[in-house]
Amino acid sequence: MATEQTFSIIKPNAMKKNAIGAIIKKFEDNGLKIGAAKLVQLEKSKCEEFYAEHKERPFFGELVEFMTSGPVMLMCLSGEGAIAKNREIMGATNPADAAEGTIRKEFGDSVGENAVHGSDSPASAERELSLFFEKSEFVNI
Ligand code: 3AN
Repeated sequence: MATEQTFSIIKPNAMKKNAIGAIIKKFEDNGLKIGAAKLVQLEKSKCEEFYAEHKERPFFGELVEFMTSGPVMLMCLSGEGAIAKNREIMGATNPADAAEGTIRKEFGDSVGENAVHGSDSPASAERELSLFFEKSEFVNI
């Protein structure tokens, strides 16, 4: 399998739990490395652009409000099959359905406040990474 890069966000509820270290440990223990990273407070317009595919969903307003409610950690995760591997480590969208040992099972509070985001395809990974990172910021892929 090829080395891939994927986009990850540690969401505000996991940030409030002081869980950056615990979450990154799961990525590292599963063979992914941090290729780029930054802590930011997302701007509303940028967050709306990021979640544009959900614009018509009933939860869109709530989602943007939550994601801009506090700082988040943005990361590029790099490794063999990183896109699918990250989805596995994260667990199901709804923490109630997530498998034991996954990030969402341990740190998610609800389907909205589910601790982490991860790109769902190579096209999404490319779009999402380029939305938040300059080429020069991928210093460790
Ligand atoms: P995933 O993040 O697992 O790819 P998507 O793409 O279906 O899941 O949803 C994107 C984000 O929208 C989710 N991470 C979650 O925060 C939010 N979301 C999805 N469904 C709901 C819902 N029913 N109510 C509130 N927020 C939701």
